[in-house]
Amino acid sequence: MPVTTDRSTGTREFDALIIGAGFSGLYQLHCLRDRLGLSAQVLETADGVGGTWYWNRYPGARCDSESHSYAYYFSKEILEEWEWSERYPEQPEIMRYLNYVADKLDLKRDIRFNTRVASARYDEDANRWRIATETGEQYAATYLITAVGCLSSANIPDIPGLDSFAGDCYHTGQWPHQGVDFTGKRVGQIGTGSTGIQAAPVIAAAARHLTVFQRTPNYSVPAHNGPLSDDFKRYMREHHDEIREVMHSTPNGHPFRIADRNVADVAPEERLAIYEKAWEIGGLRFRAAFRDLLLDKAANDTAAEFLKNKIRSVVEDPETAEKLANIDHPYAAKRPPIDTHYFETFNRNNVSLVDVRAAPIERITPSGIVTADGEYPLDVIVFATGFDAMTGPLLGIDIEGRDGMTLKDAWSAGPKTYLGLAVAGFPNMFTVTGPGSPSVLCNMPVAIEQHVEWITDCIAHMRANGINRIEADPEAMEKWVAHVNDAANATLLPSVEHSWYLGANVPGKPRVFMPYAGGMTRYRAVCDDIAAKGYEGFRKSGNHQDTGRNGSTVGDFAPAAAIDTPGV
Ligand code: FAD
Ligand code: N01
Repeated sequence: MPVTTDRSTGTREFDALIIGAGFSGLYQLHCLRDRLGLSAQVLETADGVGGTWYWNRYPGARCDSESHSYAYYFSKEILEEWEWSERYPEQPEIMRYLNYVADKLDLKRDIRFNTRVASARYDEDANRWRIATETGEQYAATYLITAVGCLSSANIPDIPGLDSFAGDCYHTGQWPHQGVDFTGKRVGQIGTGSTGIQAAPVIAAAARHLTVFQRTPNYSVPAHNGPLSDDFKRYMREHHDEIREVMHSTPNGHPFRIADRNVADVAPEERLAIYEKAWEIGGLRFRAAFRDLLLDKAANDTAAEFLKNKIRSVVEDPETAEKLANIDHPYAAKRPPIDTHYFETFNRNNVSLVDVRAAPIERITPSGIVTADGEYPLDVIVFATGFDAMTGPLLGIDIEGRDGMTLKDAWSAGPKTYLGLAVAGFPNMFTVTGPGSPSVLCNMPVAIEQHVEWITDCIAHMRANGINRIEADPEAMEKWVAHVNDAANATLLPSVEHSWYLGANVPGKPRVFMPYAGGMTRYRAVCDDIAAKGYEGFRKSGNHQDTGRNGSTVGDFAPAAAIDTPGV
């Protein structure tokens, strides 16, 4: 319910507006409405909750965080009531889960669906954010929280002739709810990231023929998905606290620890045995085999070689195997996919692989895709081409802060934030999993719960202390940006030129390493420390008796050398 509706303008007035009804927006609404007692409204483009899981309904879509960790941990009751069925839940099961949470907490009554936010403008005199939707509805609130997701802005490459294609085209992140029938169809799939690697085996099983257009070959480790045993379900029910403790004390928020050993600590035969065991366990746990895989190229080379040999041993046609194994980046320096029979799919006689780095896509015609090697006739094109990650959804809204400064201008050379949570010049605006936060390098529900709780505590602090306005100090923000760069540069992550972490997948996007690679544990400690010091590095104004220090008094966050095991 709005606090009031301004009769002359029709503006609906709230304490807080939240954009997005995925994992982040749902929990943010619960915290602000039910814990702080604020009037809060979520605005959401989709006609239901779920975010990522509402949009990504492509064949094979499932989580690659393990189910017992891909969940909210703030409510014991929710943890006890919900039971996952598989090691990696499928998209419909995650949608059921998020709907269950939204219903249990009675959230939907305060979510306005089918409502895309087009603009948000900070009105300095009134100290209010004024929001307009695509259809012209007006809202206003003191606090604006963007929970728009890191991976919610589909990236469809601008290939000449795309509009002329006579068949059907789909982006995996905008998949039709009624599904797609591939029976008897010649399907072309562009993209071999986490999505393409999940989708290809399932599409191949249904289609007449699948042609995979691969630009960058990729590693993948078998997920070894399957139903959860009764024993494991009991373990999950009885050990929530221990599982949470592990997730909160590892850099990447997953429910397993990264081994405390370096590759060079073990002899080559033992190393191989460790990799074999990690391969058998499967999933993202492979990455936990050694501590220094993302710190030391020579260490990483051993994992890379092991994984490339696995590809060669699975794929029967040597030429196809070499195209798949011709990987030019360190393992896990791009988001490491996990799969169910991805490489095996290339042994099917209805599947072929096209190397579009060797022979680039030139254009799309009414009947197919043309590369430098000729035309591939197709009935359907699937774009598994990823997202304009992290900045795309935020810059998709026309956001204007203090003194007419737009977010587009503020970020023209790449995003800058303080902690990934706030931007100088944009008072009382909080960005859940914004650029500069660990977010995509972490098991995201862990990061999301931390961000949402930190924002909630910050707003509670403001209200308790008569602070009307809080804004990141520019100098503190610059220090954080420098720290984010240092953290990334201490790892192999920025060495990959064709990584969406750097924005390289979107033509013209500034090349800036966006997520915080210093690990979730360190990040949480920094955020807690800043809050404990009265929100150090923020400018506060109002009638407050605040004891915290205003402005850019923040110290150095951590020397680059101290960044041990990064997220992922
Ligand atoms: P989202 O779920 O993206 O929700 C954002 C919402 O904001 C969307 O519903 C969108 O419609 C809405 N929105 C955006 N802009 C506007 C606007 N202008 N107006 C109104 N509404 C707007 N993470 C993991 O940790 N583990 C995984 O295994 C994993 N698997 C993934 C699989 C896929 C296919 C993808 C794409 C991502 C995956 N992720 C995974 C990352 C995933 O995005 C997060 O785990 C999490 O779901 C993000 O939740 P969110 O609420 O922050 O954002
Ligand atoms: O997208 P991607 P995604 N011509 O950007 C290629 C999360 N996620 O949707 O690498 C030809 O990774 C592109 O090639 P290149 C996870 O965080 C999680 O797969 O840029 N090819 C690449 O191969 C993930 O990282 C899960 O050279 C083009 C592919 O398309 C993130 O979402 C599942 C091209 C895009 O890969 C994004 O994953 C799915 C062009 N013009 C997603 N443009 C799970 O956890 C792009 N490509 C299970």
